[in-house]
Amino acid sequence: MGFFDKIKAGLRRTTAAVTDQLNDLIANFVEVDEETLEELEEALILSDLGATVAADATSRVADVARHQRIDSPLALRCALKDVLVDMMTEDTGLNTTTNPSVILVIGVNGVGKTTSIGKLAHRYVQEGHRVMLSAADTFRAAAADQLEIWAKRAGADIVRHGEGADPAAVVFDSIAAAKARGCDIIIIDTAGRLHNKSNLMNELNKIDRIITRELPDAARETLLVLDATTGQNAVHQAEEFNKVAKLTGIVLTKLDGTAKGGIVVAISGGLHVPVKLIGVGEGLDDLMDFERSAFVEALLPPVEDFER
Ligand SMILES: Nc1nc2c(ncn2[C@@H]2O[C@H](COP(=O)(O)OP(=O)(O)OP(=O)(O)O)[C@@H](O)[C@H]2O)c(=O)[nH]1
Ligand SMILES: [Mg+2]
Repeated sequence: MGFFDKIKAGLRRTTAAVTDQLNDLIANFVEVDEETLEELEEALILSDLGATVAADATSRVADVARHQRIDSPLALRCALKDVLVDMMTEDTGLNTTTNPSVILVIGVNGVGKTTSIGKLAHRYVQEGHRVMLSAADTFRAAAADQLEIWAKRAGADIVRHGEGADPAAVVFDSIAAAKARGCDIIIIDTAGRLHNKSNLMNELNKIDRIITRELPDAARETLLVLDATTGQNAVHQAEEFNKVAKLTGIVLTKLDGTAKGGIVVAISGGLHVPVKLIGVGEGLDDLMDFERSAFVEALLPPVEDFER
């Protein structure tokens, strides 16, 4: 299955929610006027774009309409597609240009950090890399057990300490082991239970210092994992994490569930951090590189509906 089909399948339940509103609006569309713009904004908010991003998208469509004729359902769909794609941060892949490279994975409890790490490890191993997983979620013993299961499945190495150990010490040992074994990619799992902001900042700073000291020239990624089904709450988390860590990308999980696809536009458009990966299921292969154009194409009602 290609990106488009998989997204489409993943978003099937979702698209219904988006499509009902947008479908009606687009299908019955005649011209851009006050009323259609209001309806458009409402439909976009219902698709989880959030009020601010929906208003921005709507005013951009109005702008387009001032310069070019939008006088058919298909023309509206095209204009809307261009606007939404434009609003999202440009696609960039993960930077893993050094050996080793370091990918730090953060996010709140239960969003899919460990699962995404397992999938990512699988992908890199399939591509012929040697991968080291670092179990820096020492909050509970089960976290390292879970990561170990993924390491086995993916064929990756793992370094873990006991429950309650210092996460930065785990990172230190993982880097040493990765160097000794010639691993290309180090992926660090972190605890999702740091509700206190200064606590989180301290832990991330400590990990950051270790990486900078031990691997000063390494390519780095700091990925924030967000659960797409939590809607605007995911946007809020992104804003909070963006204040305490230098995020390089977003991993948006559970897009196969009840999520509304507009959440991707809200996050990518509102935050200026690129969505780099999306999770569309619980299996090893259910992680995909994000492509904004293909995503919006899958999000909007199919072109065939408006052609005759
Ligand atoms: N449907 C679906 N489920 C997912 C996806 N990603 C993760 N999950 C599920 O979400 C649940 C939580 O995933 P974890 O990977 O344990 O989340 P975590 O962020 O590591 O959680 P903590 O370690 O407790 O902070 C698990 O049941 C996963 O199977 C996805 O893309 N789609
Ligand atoms: Mg976890």
